[in-house]
Amino acid sequence: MRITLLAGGIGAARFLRGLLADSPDAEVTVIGNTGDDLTLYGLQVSPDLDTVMYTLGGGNDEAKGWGRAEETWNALAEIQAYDATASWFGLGDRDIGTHLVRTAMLDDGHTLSEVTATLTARWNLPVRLVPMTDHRVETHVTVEDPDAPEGRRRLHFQEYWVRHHASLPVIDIEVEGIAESTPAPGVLEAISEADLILLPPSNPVVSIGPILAVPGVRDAVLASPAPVVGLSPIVGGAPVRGMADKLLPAIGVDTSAAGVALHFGARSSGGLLDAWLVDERDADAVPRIEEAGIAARAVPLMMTDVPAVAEMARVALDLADAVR
Ligand code: GDP
Ligand code: FO1
Ligand code: CA
Repeated sequence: MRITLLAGGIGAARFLRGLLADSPDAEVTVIGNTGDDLTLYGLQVSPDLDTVMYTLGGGNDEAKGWGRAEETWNALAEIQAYDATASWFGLGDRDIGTHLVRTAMLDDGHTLSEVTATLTARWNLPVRLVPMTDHRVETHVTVEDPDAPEGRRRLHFQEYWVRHHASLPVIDIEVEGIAESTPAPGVLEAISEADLILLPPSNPVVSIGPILAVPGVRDAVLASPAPVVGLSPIVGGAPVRGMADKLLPAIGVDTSAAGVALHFGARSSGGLLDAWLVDERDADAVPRIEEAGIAARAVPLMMTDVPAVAEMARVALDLADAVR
């Protein structure tokens, strides 16, 4: 079975581990978000691609969810010694090795897809990881800032998220460069030739949103004969991890399992979803989601360990069969 996922970082990576435990023989393609990518000290950093790569390669920091295991921070300490204000993003020594290879290959004229294939080869990934696009795109957030001209300021998503902990009032979210981008090689094929398309519990605004915004991707999902099944990243009216509750209202979406389902919309009425899984705590949302034309089921959605996630994946595959 060919399964294609639209993936952010931690939520997607943890879900993938369970999916692979449940379906070890599946041919899995992961279309990774690159809207979070940033340039720091000349280094090209792709946080979401690296989070999936390190997690599935067994080299991630389990406690933090991002970055390398057994990391050291000597380079960052040196940077801080020069400029204490410039050190808000955690660049670890081992992680920097990845960014050096990525940056050197991009400087040599390789595409991000080629770079990603080289990086993932080292980790023997059990999936094919492809960036959503080879074009440079960056998610930027416009926030209220009384001290700035016109009372607003635009900053890179990572600066908003990591430096300011999503504490600044959001006016707008834009993925710079997205309109001019094209899907990376293999992206549209992975969608049109899939037997199943999964939306893992990833951030709907800054992970899945940018992937769908690459011209051609949303249409490919809509046109694909494969069922589209999603899992809610929102449980009991709040994100399980992170600060998606600061971003969903900015795009007019209710921070709830049903809110996100209705945002993606029902396949039967021009939206994306055939089916949506909510946590058992959100069982009361099931009738509302089904009334909108999306098959729904309430099951435990906390990714506490691999067997729990494998069970989530099993239910998602069952539901896909039911709507097929
Ligand atoms: P990021 O790029 O590292 O922020 O990761 P993703 O975009 O892939 O996923 C982030 C989302 O995963 C957040 O909105 C979380 O609420 C969600 N998430 C994290 N852990 C869990 C979990 O155990 N269960 C569910 N249902 N969602 C989770
Ligand atoms: N997340 C943080 O909250 N703080 C960090 O300092 C940080 C550094 C970092 C370095 C490499 C990498 O691949 C990921 C990193 N992340 C960090 C995670 C990540 O950039 C964001 O939390 C997500 O992209 C938000 O969706
Ligand atoms: Ca991310």
